[in-house]
Amino acid sequence: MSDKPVYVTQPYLPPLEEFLPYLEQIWANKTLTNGGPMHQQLEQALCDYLGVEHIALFNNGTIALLTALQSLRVTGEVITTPYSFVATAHSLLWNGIKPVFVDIDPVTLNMDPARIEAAITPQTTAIMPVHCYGHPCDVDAIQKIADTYNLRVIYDAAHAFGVKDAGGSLLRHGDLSVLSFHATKVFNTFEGGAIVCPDAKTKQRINQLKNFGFVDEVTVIAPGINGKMSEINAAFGLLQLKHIDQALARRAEIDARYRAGLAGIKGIHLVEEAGQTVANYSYFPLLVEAAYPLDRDALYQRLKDNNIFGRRYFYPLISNFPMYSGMTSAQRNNLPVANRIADKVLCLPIYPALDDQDIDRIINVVRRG
Ligand code: T4K
Repeated sequence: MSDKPVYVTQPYLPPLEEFLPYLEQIWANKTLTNGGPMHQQLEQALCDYLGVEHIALFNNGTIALLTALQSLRVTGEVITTPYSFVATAHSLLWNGIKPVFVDIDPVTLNMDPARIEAAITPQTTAIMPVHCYGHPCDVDAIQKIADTYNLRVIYDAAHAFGVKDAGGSLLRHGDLSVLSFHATKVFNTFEGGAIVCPDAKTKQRINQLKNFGFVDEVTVIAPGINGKMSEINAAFGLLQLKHIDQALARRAEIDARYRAGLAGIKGIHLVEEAGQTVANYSYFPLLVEAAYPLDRDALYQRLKDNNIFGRRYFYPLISNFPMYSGMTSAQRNNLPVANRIADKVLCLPIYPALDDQDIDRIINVVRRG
């Protein structure tokens, strides 16, 4: 095993010397957190870049999800997808909300809107879909159901930074969209996250909730949390933004090289980009079907043996973790598509610094079977 290890992702790190002036500014003004100048600049810069009206920054995507639910006073039951990172459903449990899982669409791998209505009960107050891998949900169908039943829609848009559909930013849909800026994401602030919200009033409530519920020095209106992004994280975000177009362009090239190199392999199904006018190529998922000589886990291991560390996002399904598996909606017979896909999916490495030689090495291992 002589080749260098290649991991599923690697954070995009601009040259270190470019970060130093930001640090000097922080040192000079001595505001380290609590909504300082870097924080304010990043909020504005992200609104401009993403084409949205209001953004509230957070210290990570999970706290942003928790706070998004709090800000809309969501209670009771929330309909969600089992095919996601576990933080999606955990944000519900942490709020004392019962997740109700519905199956996914076999093509988009996102929540299947045709399954939502049957899962609605008098306790249902909201839907929490995920734009999995940055591929858009069927936002129109979801909104129609939400309007009919008077439900809130909170998108877990952790993977959807920069994605656009025909009408503009994907993040404009629903009541709120939640981003993650974790190190493994397309755009990162080491740790970080954000809520995209439609109006200044909602943002004000979110800002209060992420700062313990403080309205002013002596007034606390809710049991808020500490969800604030620090100045150093915000500064890194400002620097990342300068490089983001270049990073996304390289991701697009990698995606294209994989698609060309992996085309026509029997039993290897490449999950299609669909519905977006601008994609972010945040993941490269493929499905290992029965016609391939190895099963998914054997291919995963074969790649590992060649120092290539793909990941089985999202296996196991959230609904199969012990804190969820006893729930009625988590039963396998309610989620046949999600269970099938979770057993077949493998995400190949994709990140801007991945070079063509490594991509070809990965393609060759998959091709050899
Ligand atoms: N909703 C969805 C749909 C999400 O996918 C996520 C997070 C969230 C909500 C919650 O957002 P945050 O609270 O995280 O902001 C990772 C991430 O920790 C997690 O953020 C992400 N989703 C999830 C899909 O993936 P792991 O357990 O796969 O991470 P880890 O540490 O194994 O990293 C994967 C690879 O990346 C490593 O093999 C090497 C590389 N890496 C990783 C880190 C952290 C680096 O090269 N440098 C690094 O600093 O969960």
